[in-house]
Amino acid sequence: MKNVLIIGSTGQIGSELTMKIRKMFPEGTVVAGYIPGMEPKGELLASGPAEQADVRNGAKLTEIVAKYKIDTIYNLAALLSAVAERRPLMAWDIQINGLLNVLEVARESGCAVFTPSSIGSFGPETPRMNTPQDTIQRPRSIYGCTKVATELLSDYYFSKYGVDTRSVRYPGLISNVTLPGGGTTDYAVEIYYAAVRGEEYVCPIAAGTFMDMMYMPDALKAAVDIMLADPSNLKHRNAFNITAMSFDPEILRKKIEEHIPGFKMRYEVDPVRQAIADSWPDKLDDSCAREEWGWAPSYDLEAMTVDMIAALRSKLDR
Ligand code: AKB
Repeated sequence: MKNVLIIGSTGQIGSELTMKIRKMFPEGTVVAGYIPGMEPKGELLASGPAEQADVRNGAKLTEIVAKYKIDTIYNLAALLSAVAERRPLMAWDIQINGLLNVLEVARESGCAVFTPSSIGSFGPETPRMNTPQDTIQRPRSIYGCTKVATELLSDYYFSKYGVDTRSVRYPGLISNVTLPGGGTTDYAVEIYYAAVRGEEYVCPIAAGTFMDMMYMPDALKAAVDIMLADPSNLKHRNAFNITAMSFDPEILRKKIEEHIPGFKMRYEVDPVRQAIADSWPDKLDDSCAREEWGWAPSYDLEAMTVDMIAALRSKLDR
């Protein structure tokens, strides 16, 4: 990994991944790809090149890959699950037609490709507890349909053309830098902002709804480590189950209350997000990722909560 294109560099994962890779590989070029209205700012803009890179414009991707001699593409463009339900055709266009553009550029130019999958690739018939790496998926959301197709297309380009595609199934990601945009797991980020601001949090997901979650530093580590893994150890490619913790809103509320006494939360369940959450696993089995490329998270719920609260107190001046 030397010259890297990050498509979606200003999104929740991209904004931090771009900076991490720039710091890790200072001798290379890391291009921050963005779409109009989501231009990079501040350190992200100042620390390296930026190019308009709409995943739906294959010709532009080809031009950027040639200009910077790109060898690795992180394709992070996506509509998250709740937003995708409102705009299914747009979700398909970005997640699948866009992916095909990326895979074609990669095939022609010899790039490796990381396109994240998600716990959203599973569905109601999937085993909920210790969800195996290889199991029934059959998601019901359009987001899940695009994620399963992403996994299959990425594997297809590897087996048919030898494109070095690798990926993980991300759980809900919690970060103190960039907010997620319209996911089912967003509550687990918003709750920290409300708690640090001293506000009551109105939770859209019902008590008792367990989902896998992960702190952003671990998600970034996974994105880098899998692309650096020795390919001869990989029995799977697209995409590895990874997780760091599993909790429901009550467990999270109680954990935050240990650090911010008096924190209050009530429920106003959003039927769209709840239906999606109910169709997702409670807890993944990530043993294949551990065995094949050494995956191990560093943050559990306590460590993440301490770090989130400290970071948000400083960010929000509280
Ligand atoms: C979402 O909730 O849509 C995402 C995801 C789990 O893929 N955070």
